[in-house]
Order: sequence, then structure tokens, then C-alpha cells
Amino acid sequence: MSKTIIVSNRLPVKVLKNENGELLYKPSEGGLATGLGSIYKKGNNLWVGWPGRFFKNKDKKKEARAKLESQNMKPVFLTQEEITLYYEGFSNETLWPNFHYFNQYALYRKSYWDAYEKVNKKFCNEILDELNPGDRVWVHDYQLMLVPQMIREKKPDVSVGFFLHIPFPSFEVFRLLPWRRQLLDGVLGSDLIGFHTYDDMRHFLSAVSRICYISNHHGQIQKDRRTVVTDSFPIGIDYDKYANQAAHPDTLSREVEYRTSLGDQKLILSIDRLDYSKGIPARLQIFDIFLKNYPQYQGKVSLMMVVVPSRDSVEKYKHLKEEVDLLVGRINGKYGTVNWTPIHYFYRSFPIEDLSAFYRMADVAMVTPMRDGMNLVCKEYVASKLDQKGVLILSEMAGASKELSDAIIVNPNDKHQVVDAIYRALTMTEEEQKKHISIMQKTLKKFNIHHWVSLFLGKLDDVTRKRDELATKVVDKKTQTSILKAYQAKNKRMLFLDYDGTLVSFDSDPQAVKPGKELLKILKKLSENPKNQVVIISGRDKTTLESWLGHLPVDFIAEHGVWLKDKAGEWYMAEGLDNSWKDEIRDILDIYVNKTPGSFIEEKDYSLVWHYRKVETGLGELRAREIISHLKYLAVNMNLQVLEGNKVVEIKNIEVNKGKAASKWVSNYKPEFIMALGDDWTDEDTFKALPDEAYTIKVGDIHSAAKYSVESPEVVVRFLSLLN
Ligand code: GDG
Repeated sequence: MSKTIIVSNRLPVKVLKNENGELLYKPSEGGLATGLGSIYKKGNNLWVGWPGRFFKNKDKKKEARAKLESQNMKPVFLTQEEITLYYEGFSNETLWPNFHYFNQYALYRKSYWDAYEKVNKKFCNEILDELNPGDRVWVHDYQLMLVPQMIREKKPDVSVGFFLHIPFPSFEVFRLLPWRRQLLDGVLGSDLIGFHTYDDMRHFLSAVSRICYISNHHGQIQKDRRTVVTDSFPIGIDYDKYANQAAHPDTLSREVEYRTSLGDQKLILSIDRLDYSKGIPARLQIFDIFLKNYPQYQGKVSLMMVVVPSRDSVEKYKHLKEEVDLLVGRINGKYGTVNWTPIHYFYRSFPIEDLSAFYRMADVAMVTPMRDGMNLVCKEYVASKLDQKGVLILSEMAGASKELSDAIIVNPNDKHQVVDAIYRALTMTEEEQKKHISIMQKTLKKFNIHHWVSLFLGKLDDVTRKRDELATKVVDKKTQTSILKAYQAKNKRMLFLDYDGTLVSFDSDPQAVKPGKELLKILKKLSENPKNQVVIISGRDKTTLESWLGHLPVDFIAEHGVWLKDKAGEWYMAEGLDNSWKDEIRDILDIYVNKTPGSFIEEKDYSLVWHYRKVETGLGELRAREIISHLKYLAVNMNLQVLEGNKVVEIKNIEVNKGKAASKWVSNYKPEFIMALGDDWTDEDTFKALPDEAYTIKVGDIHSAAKYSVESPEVVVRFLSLLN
């Protein structure tokens, strides 16, 4: 039976040791562990990750492995050095600051990168040991970006999903990373890549287009003849867990206890892990300004600030801690009285019962990170408001702001805006509070963590199913034999062969791809066979085709069907063509050439082509859209077609089309066996125009109207050499 393997840096359980030296297994309370719990605990499914502890003692290691494996977890044991370089180093001192737009903190160290690659490989090897055909793997987060491609190389047929829990930065920031290409290639080994927001996905696609030179179509990327799908899946929380916890007697008694000691004060809550991305110092400065600008609230409102220790061995985090300590001390010293402490500051974590009591008590939650992939605290706050009284102030830089538009959305850099937001929150009527909280609760209840898991895995299954359907198109040994058999069984055969990209590979110099000896030998043998009629069907001009292949007994369809020639006859032009439109269209294209450096017009007998291969990425595409919309109505009236190709826009007579020409050949000669090979969008016309029984074969991309697909011109040539 096929299985699902979840992969993340950490297992959902932490291995600890008590005073007696016995191992303890502490489950994680995180949302991800809950959401994926229903998956990895089932059947022979598995969670692969680091158990959070270094093992020197072999027996203890063995013991931990056995215990974890009995609970469907497979540990990846890492050394102290690996954790220092791969996790604290590359993950948290290179990727984390870059992805959160704190590039000034990013360290580019080769030793970090080497360890990152090595540990990713280690994870991959552990996964490969468990993988069978038909299994699916779901890799999580920035620590493991190379794993998808490493798996793909060894097991091309498994289904791999990747989810990024932190933001994906804009291209201008991402490009700063020395290993940007390797990171993208690593993730592109996936079938499905998920992000929290559409903006993250957009940034990723832009980086792929600019760094790997692969464009996308509606978020789908074609890579190595595979489709990689990207989409946005905003993560949710375990809604019921937080709602139930808020109703639990333990929570209520803690709330009463804390409320009594706080007295009759309004409470603003702030909870974060210690991190510069969370904007903690700015939040303190904002509270300072608030108390100064709204002195009537001095003695009436307190900020309860929970900062959970994190990464405190890293220098930046130590400095941040000192900065926060200093600011808290300064503000409390400045405004505090015997009866009132402005900031209740806790540098530690709390059990969920306390956390839930804080959520219940807080009149306002201030979630103002400078950058956050999603942020779950704000969602947990909303879910805990059983009486729907409370106000959420939420940074627009948190992924959650895209869903929770009923919060007071602020820019955390605009301190005065946030100060006013606090005032607005403290003076908001209960009726308004309830209105906003209830709308947000409805969203969070529906889009909970279970919904997220099933959306992602459902989509991964869909994507893999489509991939497998397409894979049946690939000409394997069996298909090849059946095509050869059909070919040999008939005496009147017609073979349509496109030239560039089909018989020969592309070259930036179009004249450099003259047919070589080998290809000419194969074409000679094919065309001299009296049972065959070979038709070269190309967009190239007739002069070049004639000079390269004119000595062979082949037919020609040149310039996409403008010029035609039977093997024994002379060149003639397709009927009903007209050139009078060219001047007017050329004038329009000139406007775009003048405002787009690097673009140029190519003039063919019956078409005009605007090329933008050398134009800045993005600008060329924008101008192409502009040209297409400019010509939309004009083209119809002038009986022209506007076609978009690979970095070109081609305008030509509606009558000119490879498909029309191919149909004409078929109806004139009535072959018993038809085969057509082509690689680009102009060949799609041929594939569509030919009768159902024709063998149509697309070279390169697998998405096509053709019935079959082969990888490259080399494969085509090998295949043609088998036809006799
Ligand atoms: C990433 C992304 C994205 C906090 N203090 C205590 C405590 N917590 C819990 C909260 C919440 C979790 O920690 C923090 O969640 P975040 O979403 O803020 O951030 P991360 O999980 O660190 O990181 C983030 C997330 O992945 C999911 O994709 O949202 O943007 O950075 O659940 O409740 N829990 C307990 N005591 C505390 O003192 N028990």
C-alpha cells in the first residue's frame, strides 16, 4: 500500500533526558503537529525529522530510534556541528534574514552552504530508504529546500510536495543569495509547491523566471518535461482546540487569578518568539508614544508582553534581547507608579492554559511583525474570544493580514498609525468588536489546520494524477514498437517533419543548424522509399530549405504554408494571400520597437514578427501583451492572425497555417498512414488538423494536442532511423 511521508527539520516529538538518564518523549504542541498528526500516525505513514537531541551513546540512540519508529517517526540524527552550520548557520543566519527582508543580517558562508547541502542529502537518504513507487512525500520549509530535487533524481516517479512556511522574498532580495539557483532548482524537484500567500507565490515565480529563465502559465512551470504547480494555501489553526481550551475550567480559574492581580485595567497582549522579524522593539516604542500622546490611559492600560526565548546563542538575538530589556526598563521607569506597571514583560514560555487565559483576558492583541509568513498567534487570539469581545491590531506584513481583513490593519513602520490604531481599539464599541471578531471566527473555523492539510494533499494527488496521465504519452519502447508495426503495415505513408527543434536542436544562429551527415542519410533513406512521402513542414524560408534539403525527394511546406512544393514540382504560393496589410502593421510594430530596447521586427513574405528575446525579462512580456491588445480588433478586420510564440509575436495572414497546408496534402494524396512530428505552437495546428488515426508526436514539452511526446531531436533522429 502506498504511503505518505512528512518531512520537516524537527519531528513532532522532542527527545529529552530526565535526571536518571532515562529518555523522555515530549510531543510538540504546534499546529503543524496537530494537523499532520491525523496523517503520519495512520497505517505505514511516516514523519522524518531531527529528534531535537544529540546522541553520543549508541544504545540510547538505538533505543530512541526504536521508540520513535514504533510511533511512525523516523529520526534523522544530526551532530552538534551539523546543527551549528546547517540549522543555526545556513537556515537561520542566511535564509531566514534574507527571506524576511533583513538582508543586512544575512551571512554568506561557504561552510554553512556545504553543511546545508550535506544535511539535505542526509534527510534525502533517510527518505529514500523508505520510498516505494506510488508513495507521496511532503517536505516542509526553508531548512530542506534541496530535498525535493534530490528525491526526484533518484525516484523520478514519486509524488513530492513542498510547503514554505516563511515568506518568499521579492526577486530583488532573493537574488542577493549566492546559492539562489541551487535553491530554486532544489524546490523545483517538487510536483506541487505551496505558499501562505499569493504574493509569496508571485515572488517565487518571478525568481524562477529571472534566475532559471522558465516562465509560468497560471502558476504552472514546465521543468525537465515535468509540470511543477505552485499555489497558495494559507495555513490555519486547530480552531476547536483553542476554542475548547478557552472554555476549559483550568483556563477560567487562571484568568480570574490574573485579572484579580492586575486590577481594573485594559490589557494589550503581545506574544512572539524572540526574533527581529517580529518588530518587538518597534512595538515597545509605539506603546511609549501611545502613553505620551494619550496620557489619559496612563494607569489604565498595560501591555502584557510575552517573549519566548529562541536562538539565543546567536549574537543578533542576544543583542535583540538586550534591546528589549532596555526598552521595557526605560518605559516602566518613565511611566510606572506604585499601583501600575505599564509593561508586564515575560521572557519565557507558558503552558497552553496560561496562553489561553491571556488570549481571553486581552482587550486588544497587538500582532505587528515587520515580516511574518503567516502568524498563528493572531488566529489563536480570535479563536479564543468566545464572547467575541476583543480587537486585533494586525501588521499588513503578516501573511494572516490577507485573510483577516476585519482586523485593524497597520504598517508597523508607521508608528503614529499604530498609536492611533491602539486608541481606536481601546475605544471601539462592543457591538463593533463582536461584528469584526465573528466575521474572522467564521473564516478561521472553516479554514482550519485540517482543511489546510486536506487541501494541500488533495491538490498534490490531483497534480500527480495529471502528471501520470501525461506520462502515458511519452513514447516508450512499447509505444515505439506499436507505431513501427502500424508504419510497416501500410504502403502509402505520409510523414510530416518540422525542422528546427524537431530534426535539429535550436541554436542562437539559425544558419548554424544545417543538417549533418547522419540526418541527411536518414532523410534520404526515408524519402527514397517508394512507400513514403516525406513532407518538410517548417516556418523557415524556402531558399534555406531548398539549399539544405532540396536534393532529396521530399515535399516542402515553407514559411508555415505560404510556399509549397511537391517533390517533382516547382515552388508555388498558397492561394488567396494578400500583403497589403503589412505597411499599416509595420508602423504599429515600429512604435513598440522604438520604446523597447532589444526588440526588432523580422519581415517574412507573408508575415511580420516582433522579437523580444533580448528585451529585459518582464518588459518584453508586458509589451507583447500591449501589442496583442493593440492589434486585437484591427487584426480581425484585416483578416490577420496574431500569434504568440517563444519570445515572439507573429502577425500573419489568417490563411497561412501549417494545419491548413497539412490538410491539403492529406486530401490530395490520401495516405493510409500519417505521422507528424513538431515542437512548437505552429505544429499544434498540424496536430489538430490531421485525422484522428494520425500519429502525432510532440518534441520537448509534454503538453500538446499531439498524442505522443518525445524528449528531444536526438530521440527523433534515433526513432526515424528505425523506420524502413
Ligand atoms: C512559522 C512562520 C507561520 C508562542 N508562545 C507560546 C506558545 N506559542 C505558540 C503560539 C503559536 C506558535 O507558538 C507561534 O506561531 P507563529 O505562526 O507565530 O510562528 P512559527 O511557528 O514560529 O513559524 C510563521 C508558521 O510557521 C506556520 O506556518 O505562521 O509565519 O514563521 O502557535 O501559540 N505556545 C505555548 N507557550 C508559549 O509561551 N504553549
